Amino acid sequence: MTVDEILDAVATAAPEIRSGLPGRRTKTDEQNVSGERQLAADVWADELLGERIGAIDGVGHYASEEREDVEQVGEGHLVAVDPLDGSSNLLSNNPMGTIVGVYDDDIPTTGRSLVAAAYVLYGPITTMVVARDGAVTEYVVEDGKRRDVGAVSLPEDPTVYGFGGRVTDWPPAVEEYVTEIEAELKLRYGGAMIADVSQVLTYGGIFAYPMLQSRPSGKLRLLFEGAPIAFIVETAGGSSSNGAMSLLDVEATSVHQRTPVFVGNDDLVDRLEARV
Ligand code: AHM
Ligand code: MG
Repeated sequence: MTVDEILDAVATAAPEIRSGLPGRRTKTDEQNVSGERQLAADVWADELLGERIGAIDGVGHYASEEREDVEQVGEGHLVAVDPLDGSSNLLSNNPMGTIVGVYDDDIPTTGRSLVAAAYVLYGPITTMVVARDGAVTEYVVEDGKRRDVGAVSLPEDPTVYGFGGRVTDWPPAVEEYVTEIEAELKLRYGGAMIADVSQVLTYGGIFAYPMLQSRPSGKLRLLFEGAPIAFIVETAGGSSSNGAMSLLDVEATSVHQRTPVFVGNDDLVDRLEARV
């Protein structure tokens, strides 16, 4: 089945991506469509994943945070990829991820048309977390193969939070909320959404990259980051929001559009949504 083949292709590519990182920490002269300077690793991981995923029967389109245009590669699912999430962490040798959303509709669309979403976390070990058919599963990736290490569900007693953006650039309501939850939770923020969301899935809590005063739509991209992560967190028993509604209900009008992202335990997301 196509979805299995896509997930297997990502697992196969993960150790290759990882082993190619050491020589690709340099900045290129190119910017991606979101105006960010690309690293050699961003470009290379995108090419590798585009080639592998594009060759799978049943994949219709390949879309990437690193490419302006959606590419038609056949007929069937649209696969949206953030090849190296948090790639600035490559310079400081901190964790990074790869995010994959499998949509059964062409984009722009809503997260409701996701049939599966997954991320790879390049941490001390390489893991892959997959949401599909109403369940979230964690795998350890070894020799390009996925080994099931158990179901993922959000712990009920949350302990961590991580928020992106400069505090002085947050709307006052976000700052007030963070002051409130600081009494309940420990700060864990590492500059790669995937690594920070993995903390939330492991310990319970909330991750947000909120709207900023200088950038009302925040930083993260809806179809490559917000919706796939919302699909994973909601399937694991949590909530997501853009400040007004579930990230899965936000209707995209352009491929690279940005969105505020809040994901985590229901109560924590609801309280933030109520304030902003
Ligand atoms: P990227 O996919 O271009 O690397 O950007 C997304 C990353 C997220 O992983 C992370 O949450 C955020 O950008 C970090 O931004 P900042 O450096 O502003 O904290
Ligand atoms: Mg990213």
